[in-house]
Amino acid sequence: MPAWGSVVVTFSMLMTAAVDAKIYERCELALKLQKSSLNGYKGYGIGDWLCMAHYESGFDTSFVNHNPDGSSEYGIFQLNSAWWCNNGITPTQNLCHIDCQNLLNHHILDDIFCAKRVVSSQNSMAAWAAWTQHCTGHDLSKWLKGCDMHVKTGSG
Ligand SMILES: [Ca+2]
Repeated sequence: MPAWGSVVVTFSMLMTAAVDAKIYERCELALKLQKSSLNGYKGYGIGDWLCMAHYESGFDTSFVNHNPDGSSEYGIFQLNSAWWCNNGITPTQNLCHIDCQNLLNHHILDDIFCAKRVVSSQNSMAAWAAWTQHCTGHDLSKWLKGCDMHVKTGSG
């Protein structure tokens, strides 16, 4: 019976993780980012954030990417376990003082708080390779198309 007990506990933990994650709708995320005062933060617009998050995670909070160097990237903004969060495996600076698992649930205020730290660092938005590859220099107004909000759409 103790064995079955632990199976049930493990299963329910997995269920919790699965139910807790979320794939955001574009406009829903846009509104959330705006409410978190990201529009204009460090000179970047909501369009920059939407474009970056789309190409990093597809707006999927449960997305994890494992890098060849042994580090991993977590959540909707793909924050790296060597610098920003602690996954208990990668040697880390843990600059956001957060468990990487907390970057996989649908509560993204802590993710946004950490992302603000990233964009405040030396590389600013270029810390995200996807942003450099797909977003900067592009017309980012399409990312806010159809969303019921009035914000400037980006730096580029
Ligand atoms: Ca979170």
